[in-house]
Amino acid sequence: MLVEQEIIARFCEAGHLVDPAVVSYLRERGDPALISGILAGIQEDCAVILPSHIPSLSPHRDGIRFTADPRLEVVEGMEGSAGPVRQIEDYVSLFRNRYDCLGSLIRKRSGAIPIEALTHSSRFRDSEVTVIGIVIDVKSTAKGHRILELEDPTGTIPVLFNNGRDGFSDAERIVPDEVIGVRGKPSPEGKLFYADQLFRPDVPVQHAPYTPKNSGKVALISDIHIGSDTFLQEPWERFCDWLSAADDISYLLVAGDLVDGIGIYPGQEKELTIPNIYEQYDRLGEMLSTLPSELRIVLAPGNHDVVRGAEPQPVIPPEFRSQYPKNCTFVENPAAVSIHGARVLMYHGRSIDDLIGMIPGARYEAPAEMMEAMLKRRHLAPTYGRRTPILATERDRLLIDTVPEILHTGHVHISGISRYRGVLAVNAGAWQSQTAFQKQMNINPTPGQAIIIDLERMEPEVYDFLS
Ligand code: D5M
Ligand code: FE
Ligand code: ZN
Repeated sequence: MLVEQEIIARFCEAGHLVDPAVVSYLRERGDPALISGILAGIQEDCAVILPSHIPSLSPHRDGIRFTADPRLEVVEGMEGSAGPVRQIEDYVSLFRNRYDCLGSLIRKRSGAIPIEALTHSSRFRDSEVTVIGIVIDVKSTAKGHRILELEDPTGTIPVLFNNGRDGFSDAERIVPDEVIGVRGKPSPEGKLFYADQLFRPDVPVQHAPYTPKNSGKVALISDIHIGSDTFLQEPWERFCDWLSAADDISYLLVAGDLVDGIGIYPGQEKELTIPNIYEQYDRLGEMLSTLPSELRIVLAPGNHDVVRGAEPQPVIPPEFRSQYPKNCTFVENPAAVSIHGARVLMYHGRSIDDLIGMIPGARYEAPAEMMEAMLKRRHLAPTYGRRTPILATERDRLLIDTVPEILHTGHVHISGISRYRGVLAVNAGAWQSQTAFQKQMNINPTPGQAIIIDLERMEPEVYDFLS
């Protein structure tokens, strides 16, 4: 793993400045040997390291990134990167990494001081300052103000957002474990912080998506649920026939819940038409084999799939993949794929359930608003310990580190599209009709849709195969 400062420092020590595009490339690859490779190949008097100085890289420039296979490359979440279940202490690294990465994004826009400078000294007691931390607890006071406990590596402080202030509605949307910056004044004794302003890591306002030329179209779907008695066989077949005839669609991405699985909820066996997990995967493989072999298919797991539920979820293991054609690529959840240089961040979307439960005004009918909430927080699953199981990992794999062109989710079975600061957010719906459980919960799915995106125009189109 490489962090930005480390990369810049390595070049600085050798007497060179470095182009930000090179920094993001190296950070994404995470291989320190690449730095030595670059340093070995350049002239000593080279002032700035440019993308052209990266050896073995084709000059094919994709805006902010570079790709080995310009058509389709798994940039994050390739097979084997999720790692095994680790020790409980690794949660320390996970949250430290989250704080470091997201805190530095906020710090770029606002200088900040450590929390202990407020609690241990009187120097800042009368001044406007900014602190950055992880929200460890947040609640409303009896008078309807918002109070939270903010923690950084040096200490913690209670922070109060007064409901009479501008921007209070943003403070109402603060969720546990997100990283925020607050600007305001400490109380005279340094025991409480009165916040005026809230900063989130967010997508930069000037973010412009990269739109590759002549890249064709990509079909985004999710939640096929093969094996369930509510799987929509006919709409699925209509979609497959249509896709086989659509020669401008070169990619099919599936954001998880490929099959209905077994033992996912009590009494599931009564709702399965294929009660064997191998047969469920085989059936999907057979169906995907009927699609054109030129179509590149990317398959990620979800909470119904056979892998562990804790995120990041590993790829579907080889023993379930014997019936899949060569044009299928299996990735983890989450994963980032680069298609002609446009980055698609795929995430099943389990955290949407959590976010809907915490954010005032959030609704299942508008899942793309929750995707915006992820982008603002630069995190796919900000809150730990609710319905989204998160694994202890050294690096926080659920961070939205590089801003994608497209964020692709599913899980709630209701489609939704939104554009937030140049990022296209697509929740792709499902191929399963309303289940008994969803009926009970009053969740009304919008199944049988595929969302097609022309990458050159970054324009989504919804195709309905239900009738
Ligand atoms: O989830 C489909 C949607 O239904 C998603 O929003 C969660 C909700 N759901 C489904 N089963 C449950 C249970 N048992 N508890 C709470 N919410 C649930 P999917 O992942 O396809 O099952
Ligand atoms: Fe699902
Ligand atoms: Zn799901």
